[in-house]
Amino acid sequence: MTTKQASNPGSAGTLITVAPTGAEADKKKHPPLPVTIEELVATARDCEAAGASVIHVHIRDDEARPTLDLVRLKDTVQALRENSTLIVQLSTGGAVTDSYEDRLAVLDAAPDGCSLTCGTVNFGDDVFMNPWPFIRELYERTKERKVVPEFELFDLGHVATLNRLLDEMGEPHGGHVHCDLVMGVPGGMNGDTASLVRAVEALPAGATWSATGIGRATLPVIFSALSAGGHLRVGMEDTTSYARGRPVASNAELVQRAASLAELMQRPPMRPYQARAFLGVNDHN
Ligand code: KMH
Ligand code: ZN
Repeated sequence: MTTKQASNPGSAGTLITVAPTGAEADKKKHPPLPVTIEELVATARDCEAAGASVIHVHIRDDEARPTLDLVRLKDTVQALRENSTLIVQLSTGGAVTDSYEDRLAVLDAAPDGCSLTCGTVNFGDDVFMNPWPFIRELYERTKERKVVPEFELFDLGHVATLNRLLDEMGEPHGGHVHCDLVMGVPGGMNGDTASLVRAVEALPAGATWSATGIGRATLPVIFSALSAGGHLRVGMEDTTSYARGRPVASNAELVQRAASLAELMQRPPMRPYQARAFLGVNDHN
C-alpha cells in the first residue's frame, strides 16, 4: 500500500479535524455538545489549543435542532474566523432531512472549505442522499465560489465516484484532493483496518486522506489511519462516548487524545497555517 502523502507540504505532520456537533446527537442527552455560536466559538478555541487545525461545522437552531439557516451559517463562519485561526469547513451534508437546494446554498456563507459526500449511503434507519447530479452541481459550485471541498467517503463505491468526478470535472479549487474516510456508519464501510486499506488503495493518485470512525470504531480507525500515514477527524459528531461507559466531556478531550497519539507516531499535529498550505486553502485571517 502506498501512503500517498509524500509530495504534499506538511506531510510530516498530522491534520486533525474536529467535528464537534453533527446533525444527529441530542443536546439533552449530551450536554457538552456545542449548539450555540458561543459554544462553537469556545469549542473552536479549546480544540485549536489542543491540536486541531480544521473545524467541520453543523449548526443548530434555538431549540438545538439541526438547521441550514443561511444567516446563522454566515454568523457562525464570521464568529469562528474572529475567534480562532481554524480552517472553517461547513457541512453540505446537513441532516438527512435537508433539501438539496438548502445544502447547495451552504456555500453562500463563504466558508474556507466544505464537505462533499461522493454517494448515497444507508445511514442507520435513514438514507443520506447524494445522487450523481447533485454531486456534480455541488462540485461545480465549490469551484465557482473558490471553496475547497473535502471528499467524504462512506463506502468503496464513493471512492469510485470520486475518481469519476475528478476525471470528468478536473481538480478542485486549491488544486489538492483531500478526502475523509467516514467508517463504521451502519450502512457504510466497516471501521476496520482491512476496509481502510482497500479504500486508501483506490484513492486518486496524489490524494491525501483523513479517517474517522463512528462510535466504537473511533479508536481502531485512529490507530489504523496513523499507521497507514493518514490524518484524523474526531469529535462529538462521530462519537459521544470517550470509553466504554464514559461519555465524552468535551470535544477538546477527543482532540487531545488524537494529538497525543499523533505525537507518539512522531507526526505531530499541524498548526492551522500549515494545514492551509497542505489543503490549498486561502488565508482569510
Ligand atoms: N449528518 C449526515 C447525514 C457531512 O457533514 O457532509 C451527513 C454528514 C456529512 O454529516
Ligand atoms: Zn458532518
